[in-house]
Amino acid sequence: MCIFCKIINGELPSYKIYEDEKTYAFLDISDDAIGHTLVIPKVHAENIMEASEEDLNAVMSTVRKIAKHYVDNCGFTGVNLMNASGVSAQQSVFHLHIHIIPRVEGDGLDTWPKMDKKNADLQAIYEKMKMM
Ligand code: DGP
Repeated sequence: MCIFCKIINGELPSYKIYEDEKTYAFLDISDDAIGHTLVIPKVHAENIMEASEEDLNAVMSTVRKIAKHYVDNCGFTGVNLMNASGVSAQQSVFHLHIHIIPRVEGDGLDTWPKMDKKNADLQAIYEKMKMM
């Protein structure tokens, strides 16, 4: 059983922030940002491609509730949301999770990735990737 499934069923301890029928939210162990939170579906799914739409919707609804709580009641003024889905995307725990990083002005965090320009052919990329 995966470590996040063990957290949901209580086999492993966690600092639980919120729980409902379909989702569970707890503090990330990394201690890299105050209040770094993970929101997960109770039904195991590896990543965003594998989760059911219903579970993903439930996860995002919980993400919104928690973000609002952090801003309305906990002294934060914004949040970053992050997700890694797949090995190539640097996912390290293979149970879908959305990271919530609570933010406040002057917190010293820089969570937005810096990526070099690729000088890509946008027309070619568009032809390859469009869905309709
Ligand atoms: P990712 O790299 O996006 O798959 O993020 C995995 C996160 O899970 C990472 O920020 C650390 C966190 N994590 C790993 N193991 C545990 C654990 O046992 N407890 C808690 N609370 N968080 C964990």
